[in-house]
Amino acid sequence: MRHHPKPTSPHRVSLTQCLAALITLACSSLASFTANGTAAPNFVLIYGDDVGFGDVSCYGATGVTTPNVDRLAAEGLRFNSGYCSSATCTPSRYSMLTGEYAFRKSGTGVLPGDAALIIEPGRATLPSLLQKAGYRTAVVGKWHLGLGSSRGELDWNGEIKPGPNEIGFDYSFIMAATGDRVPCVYVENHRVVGLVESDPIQVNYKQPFPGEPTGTSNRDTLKLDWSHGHNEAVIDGIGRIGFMKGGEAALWKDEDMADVFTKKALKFIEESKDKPFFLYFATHDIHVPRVPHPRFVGKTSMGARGDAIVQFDWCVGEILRKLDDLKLSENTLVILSSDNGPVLDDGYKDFANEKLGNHKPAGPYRGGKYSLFEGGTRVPFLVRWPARIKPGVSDALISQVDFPATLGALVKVKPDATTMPDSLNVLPALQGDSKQGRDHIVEHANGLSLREGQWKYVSPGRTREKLGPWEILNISEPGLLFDLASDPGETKDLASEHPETVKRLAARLASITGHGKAK
Ligand code: NG6
Ligand code: CA
Repeated sequence: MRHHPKPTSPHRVSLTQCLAALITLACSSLASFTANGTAAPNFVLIYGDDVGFGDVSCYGATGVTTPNVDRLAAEGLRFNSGYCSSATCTPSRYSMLTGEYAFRKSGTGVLPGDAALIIEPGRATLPSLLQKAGYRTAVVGKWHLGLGSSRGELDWNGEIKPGPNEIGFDYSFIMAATGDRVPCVYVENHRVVGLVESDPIQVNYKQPFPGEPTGTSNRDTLKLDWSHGHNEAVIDGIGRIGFMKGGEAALWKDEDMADVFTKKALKFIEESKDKPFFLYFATHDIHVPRVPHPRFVGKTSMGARGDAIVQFDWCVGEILRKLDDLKLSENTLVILSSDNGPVLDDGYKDFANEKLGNHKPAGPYRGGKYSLFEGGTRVPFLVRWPARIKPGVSDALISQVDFPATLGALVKVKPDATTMPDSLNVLPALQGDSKQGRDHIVEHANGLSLREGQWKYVSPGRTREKLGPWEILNISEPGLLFDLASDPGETKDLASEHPETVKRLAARLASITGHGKAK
């Protein structure tokens, strides 16, 4: 409790209040104008989960139509070479929020649901830069960057911190990890939502709770069977990763998740409409378990995966409509992208393979989630800002790791050069003023690839290339080389024809990983 000085009369304004008002004024005016004098926009970052390059119609989807995503493309810039930094969730999100490639830091792989927070409080982040510029910031949806300070020790019944609110978000409404990992509850700011004291939550990633059902012991009762993993706790008839007990009243319903997150996102926009705001809206769709709301079931012939794409598109539509209703669309910069490429069977028998038809989740690209090929990290990447950006299509190379430096530049806040070594200011490309973005892209899965212009080098090691179930592909020395200009599907290895290019790209990759700088 802060100790207050003597109470003052309600009409007398204290010095502290005056100072607070001045600071607020200064902060909001900070965010009022961009470098070139246009009013600074609000930011809405819509971040899909496992949405592949070819999963939305503006990038050529055939099995599903996505009118709301397509609207963003028609009214904004559609990037053909937009990348997340990794072929899985946690490292992509880590890089995007910190401006540092996840491969520089151990412990940034796909996290369990009881992992500690992997972004140090106090460190500059995308949201903290925007806070500095006077923005109100929020994350709604999937977190998957850990909570608390040491693994497995968080008391889910108490104050849950450090978490998003400690690294730059004023407001958070999240699921801790993934839809397929316990705990299956929402966390709003520092508390589990809807928890009752008499039924505390316990979470354990090492051993089951005696007497609790598991996906193995109760397999014949499951409403969605698993194909691999996902056989530990059973929550709402679905096997998950990890064990949990209690918290019955707080458990989410998978079918309602898109509605719940969307409602919170809309509320945040509504409440922030008079100030500059940044909303990071990270959907659960189209990650497993794919259990869309009944109103979306059967909307495509692709089964749950296709229907989850329709649900994702609905969420996008709700956000766009709210911006329209509040007359905020013109000066809000909306980015839509995904955390990694597509996957079909990711551990549940939801018939994603069987019902795929001719749809190509990764578009023309090889591989998908978990892969070093283009399908792993080349994702939908749309940017709409009617007040400033002319609609069109861009071939500039652009990566999500650039968001801190680029959005920072827009609001005149410098990124932290020491902790954000990999974030480049690509504002001219993002705004469509320049055809030139980065001159290279590092793609991360189990190993690393490097794209430089038309060339793509895949370093030796192991990777996956099917969309699940997988066969592991062993890549031998000196690695693979593709010419993306003539062979976007990475079908013809040119390493033996161009040994000098292989050598040069391998050396560049080594210098990027070795010297801590990607510039
Ligand atoms: C894998 C899970 C997969 C998914 C992935 C993370 C199994 C067998 N597979 O370990 O289902 O949860 O982790 O996905 O458990 S991500 O999009 O969050 O990176
Ligand atoms: Ca993902």
